[in-house]
Amino acid sequence: MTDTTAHRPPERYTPEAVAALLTTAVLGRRIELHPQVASTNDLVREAGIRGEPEGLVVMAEEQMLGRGRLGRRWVAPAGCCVLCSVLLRPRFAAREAFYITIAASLAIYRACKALGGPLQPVAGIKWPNDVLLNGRKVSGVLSEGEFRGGSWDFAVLGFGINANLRPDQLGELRGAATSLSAELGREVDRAALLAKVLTEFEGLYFLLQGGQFGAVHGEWVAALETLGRRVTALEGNGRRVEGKALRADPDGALVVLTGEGVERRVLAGDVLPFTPQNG
Ligand code: BT5
Repeated sequence: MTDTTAHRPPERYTPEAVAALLTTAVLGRRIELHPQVASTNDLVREAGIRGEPEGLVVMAEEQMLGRGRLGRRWVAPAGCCVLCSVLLRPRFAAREAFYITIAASLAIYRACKALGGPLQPVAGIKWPNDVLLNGRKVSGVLSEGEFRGGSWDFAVLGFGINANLRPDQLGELRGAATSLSAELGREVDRAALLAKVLTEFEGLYFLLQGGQFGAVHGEWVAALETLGRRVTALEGNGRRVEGKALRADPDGALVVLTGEGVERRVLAGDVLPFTPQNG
């Protein structure tokens, strides 16, 4: 059998490799790569407090305390994923903070679609922030804001992408999660993937900085797999809302039509497959 990997050059996942592929004006003006960190979001937050200008990108090969939303964990084996945070100094109102998450999900969604491949996995976004490939989570976004009074001091955008992860490395997440390599049947170049995400995100972020929220919202809604489905939405406080996902409002809220014909708005939380409590 021929060894097709023998002549493949080793992957170069370095700040220089990412920078060489970036076509951004602001994002990535400084890029750090750390072998091991607690959380890339923490390093960027410290840089924000120090007054570093926006555009700093912090990459890590391994996170010991990777965070998800609502106190959850992000788990990723070392050396095969994209674990990244970006420092932003938004000019738009703090009440629009949700748009950073929307724009990042869209950027990752676009980058996944651009990878294509023979299997053409179906990419989509699960409300509010999960990027899915063939129905399984390949990426998550966590944006955290620092506010002074009612306005931004800065924002930290963090995202994790399962790039070259074998399915057996997903452990107990296996049923619900996947990786780009598993879906495409080949490894991906993480530097090129990250450069694409950052480039796509900057375009969307500049739209937000210019007040063009509608364009970003429209593309996000079009990519949402959740709409039209029967869902159980779990709010951050644990309250369950069951019914049909009707729409996502401009403030990001998911509107669910319940069995009683009542429209309920879910602002923060998760969507689970529909599991009616009464059969
Ligand atoms: C997220 O939260 O999806 C946001 C994840 C953000 C991670 C990045 S990595 C760089 C930066 N630094 C950090 O510390 N965090 C950010 P949430 O929607 O709450 O989803 C968390 C849930 O996703 C967990 O409870 C698991 O069920 C699942 N999960 C954890 N790790 C996963 C993985 N590698 N792939 C797919 N699903 C995962």
